[in-house]
Parts: sequence; C-alpha cells; structure tokens
Amino acid sequence: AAAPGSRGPFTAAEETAMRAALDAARLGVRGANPVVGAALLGADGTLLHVGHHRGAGTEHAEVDALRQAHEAGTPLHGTTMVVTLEPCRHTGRTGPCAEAILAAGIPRVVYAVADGTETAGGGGAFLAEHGVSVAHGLLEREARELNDRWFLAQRRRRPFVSLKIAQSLDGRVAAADGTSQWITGAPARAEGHALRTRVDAILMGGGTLRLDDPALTARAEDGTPLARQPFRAVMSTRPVPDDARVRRGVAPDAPDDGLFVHLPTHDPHEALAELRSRGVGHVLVEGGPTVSAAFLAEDLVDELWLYQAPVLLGEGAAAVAPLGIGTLADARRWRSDPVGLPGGVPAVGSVGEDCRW
Ligand code: AOF
Ligand code: ZN
Repeated sequence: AAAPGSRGPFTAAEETAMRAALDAARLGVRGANPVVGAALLGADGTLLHVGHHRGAGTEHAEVDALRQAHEAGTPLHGTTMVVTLEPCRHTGRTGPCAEAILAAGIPRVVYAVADGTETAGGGGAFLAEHGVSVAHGLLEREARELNDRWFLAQRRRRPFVSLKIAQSLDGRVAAADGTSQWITGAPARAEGHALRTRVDAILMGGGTLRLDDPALTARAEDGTPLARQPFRAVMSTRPVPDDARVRRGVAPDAPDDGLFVHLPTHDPHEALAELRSRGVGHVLVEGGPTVSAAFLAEDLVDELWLYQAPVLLGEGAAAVAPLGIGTLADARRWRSDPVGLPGGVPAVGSVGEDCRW
C-alpha cells in the first residue's frame, strides 16, 4: 500500500527538529525495538520538547515527548510531532502512539521512515484518515541507517544474528585438552561484554555449556552485572543440568530469573523462530564451533565479530566445524570492516550484510 500523506515539502524548522529527534534516538538501546526519537515543534518553529525511546518495554518516543509537554504545561495546538519512525498503531507493551497524538489534538505529523511491521504499522494512515496532516520521508536515509539491523530483522522475519568468535592466529578456539580461558586479552573480553549489553539474547551450544559452563551474563569491567540482561539461550537436544551457571543468571541464589531459555533443537531456524516469539530482535551467537557452523551453513549470520589473538594453539578445536566447502570457488566471502578496540588492540568486525553498527 502507498504510504499515507505527502513526501514533503518540509520546512527548515521541521528538518532541524528531525535532526534533534535523530540525535535523541541515538540515546536509546538497540535491541528488539528500534531506536526512535520524537520532537515537538511549536507553530512558530521553536523546538519545544524532544523525547526518545529507551528500549523494549519502555514508553515510546512520542509518548515521552507528550509527557514532557504535559509536565511543562505546553499547549499543543498548532504543534507538529516530528518523529524518526512512523508512529505505531498497536497496543504492544506500550502504545498506540498514533491514538495518543490524535487525542492530544496535534494537527501535523512528520515522520522519516515507515514502520512496515504488521503489528505496529499503519499509524500514518490512521492519523491521515482522522484529519491530521501527515508527511513522511524527511531524512529517511539517516533514519533507516539508524535502525538498519532492526529493519533487516523485520524483512527476514527473524532476529538479527551476530556471531562472535574469539580465536587464535591459527583459527582455534581451544587447546587440544579443551582449555580455552583466555585466548584473547582483557580489552577484547570487555568489548565482548559491551556487545552482550546491546543484544536481546546470547546463544550457545551444548558443547560449550559442558566444556566451559559459562554464565552468559553481561558484566561491567569490574565484574558487576549490568542493569539490562539478555536472554541466555542454550541450543541443545540434551537436557541442561540443573546446576549449570546459565540457569542461575546474575543472582546465584535466584534459581530462575525468567531469562534462561532451553532450545531443544539443532536447527538454527527453529531456534531463531522460538527466540523471535519471545520478542528477541537481536541475538549474539557465542556458541562454540558446532553452533557457529550451524548458523554459518544456513547463511543466518548477518554480522561476525572476530577477535584474533596473537597466539598459536596448534592441535585445538577449529573455531568453525566443517562447512563442506571443498574448493575455493565455494568459499564464503565477507566484507571486512576493521575496528579498533580500546587500548590499541586490533580486531576485525566483519559485516556480512550491508549494514553498520
Ligand atoms: C513508535 N515509537 O518509540 C517505538 C516504536 O512492544 P512495544 O509496545 O514497545 O512496541 C514495539 C514496536 O513498536 C516495535 O516493534 C516497532 O514496530 C514500534 N516501535 N514505535 O511509535 C517508538 N519504539
Ligand atoms: Zn508507539
């Protein structure tokens, strides 16, 4: 269906407000939900309030801006709501924003990019049908880039998949006797925890579970658990032992914090479908050679974070189990995107899809 309303023209004040909304959106946490910013623009072109969405389960950007206006007693007649994503039209964990905007009596809405989801889309049409002046497409490219992972996950109807591998110079993730802690240095491990805070779920396989018994929690450099914890998923057809650390989460005395997920399958598609049904928009696979190979073989890796330490391990396990690639013509090629870690440690974040962090 054609997008509702017009594609402009836009005033200079609307463009300034959209830039402010984009900046505000960047303050949000990327995850199951997109990052979104919303700016309320006065009739005379002054920027009145700027709100943003703080992550899944919290109020939407438009609601944040409306709440600020309410608290400040700002009159809303003649104002324009400028938002980086089409206002939602559903009642999920929050919302619907389109109805809140209509109820507030705001006469004009400008958004950058459409929300194409079945659940939340259609807010623009709803507003236009109810007599609100709706325009879209202002700074659309910037707004799309801001949520490129989220848009990709929507198109694929599965969570965005990042694969993390910490390996030796010779592509091993453990020594011959199975010892693996630690191959990379402290800066790479700190970066790994920063990655964990940005995803909705971390996934490992049964092999890694039995070998390393990882907790899969997100922690600060000093070891304290971070406020936002991802799901901890184990993909294995075998039972997960009752005393596995992954079951206990950040509080060892709380046996079940609701974040542990057992995925009793070897099929990564099935695993992703189950995670998606729990609202996971971005999963980090930190799973060991078998799980890494399972996702790579099915072309399910959107992004690879490769940490390569200057160490040789010789006979240890290869980072990725055999993929059945027999000749160079069948090699999987990636676009490499070098990034520097704090402390000058080089790493390579190779991005398989055409999108950036
Ligand atoms: C908006 N404004 O700030 C955001 C929107 O689970 P919920 O209720 O938070 O809804 C999430 C969906 O709403 C999300 O998948 C996306 O389609 C939309 N996000 N919409 O109007 C916002 N974050
Ligand atoms: Zn909303």
